[in-house]
Amino acid sequence: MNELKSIESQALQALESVTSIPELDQWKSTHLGKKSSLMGVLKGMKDATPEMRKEMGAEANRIKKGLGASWEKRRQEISEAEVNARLEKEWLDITLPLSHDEQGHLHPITRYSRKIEDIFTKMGFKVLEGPLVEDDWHNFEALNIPPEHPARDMQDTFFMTNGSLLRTHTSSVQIRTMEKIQPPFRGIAPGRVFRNEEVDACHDNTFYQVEGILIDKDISVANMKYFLRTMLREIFEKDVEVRLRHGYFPFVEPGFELDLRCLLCEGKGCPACKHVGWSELMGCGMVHPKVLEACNIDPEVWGGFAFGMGLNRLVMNHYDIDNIRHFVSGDLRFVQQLN
Ligand code: FA5
Repeated sequence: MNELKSIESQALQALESVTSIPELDQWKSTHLGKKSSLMGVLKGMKDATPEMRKEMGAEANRIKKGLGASWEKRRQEISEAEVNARLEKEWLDITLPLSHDEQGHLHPITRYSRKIEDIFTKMGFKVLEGPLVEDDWHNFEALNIPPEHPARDMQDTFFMTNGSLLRTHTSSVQIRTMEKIQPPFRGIAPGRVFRNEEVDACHDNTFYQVEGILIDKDISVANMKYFLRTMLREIFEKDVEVRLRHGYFPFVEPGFELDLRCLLCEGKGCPACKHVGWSELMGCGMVHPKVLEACNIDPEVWGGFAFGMGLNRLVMNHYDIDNIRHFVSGDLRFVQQLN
């Protein structure tokens, strides 16, 4: 009986110095496991008298239960202490503002896109959206580009195995809008487009465009020029000079390329405008009657203009960026410079 008491007090004393779960496991195996002193005493009882066996058995069971309960209590204490230590270490005030260094900002393409959206919404345009995965009708056919039309080669296309394609321009959104809404209407469609192109410093296979369309009665090229010049003045925050050159796009007639008098050299000629004094900015023109017909709009009554420009190149001009690939490089150092 004395031995049992001493086993109990030694075990309890040892338990006090246990401070972690692995140590606790070790303690359990030493003091309550098969090879523990307590189990040794219990096994040795076979030689004792029946009365002693009864008395010692009861005492040994009490000690075993008591040590088990002490182990459980210690386990809870240690677990709680561990959780508290972690909370203390990982505590953070989620209401604190982020440090300035870690603050994100909008990508310059998004900023430009929103700026253009703001300018046009002030002029009564709605922002339009369409899917990135398109069908042949919306990307080509309804835009007066039937199969076998050579203009399909102007925009190398990524086709899916099911016949769908990745839209090559946001002009597909024109069609989707005209199919749904009756004129008069005006809208702009900013978005990502894809072309299966050879990549170089100013051509990528994924880039961003903003397309615009206005359909009403008695709309002329002069109206178009007015809207585009107003937009460009607001974008560049200064007076700008534009000129229209003939340009071919199957979905507009007449079609134009709009050039901007070079903002860097003001027309004198510099490397940015390849020494011609003008830089090519966008395609535009009066919506082709066949396109209106494809969308069940009567070209005898309604007409209008459409334009489409590349956002990447606009941003490249603004920030003097020498390679379009930077936009999709995923290199944060690039974007962080353009805050
Ligand atoms: C079009 O995509 C016509 N849908 C635009 C249009 C709309 C014309 C309505 C008339 C009326 P284009 O293929 O030229 O046109 O592309 C328009 C602009 O996208 C170009 O001026 C250029 O800024 C940009 N762009 C074209 N290809 C690339 C490319 N591979 N990488 C980066 N930008 C490009």
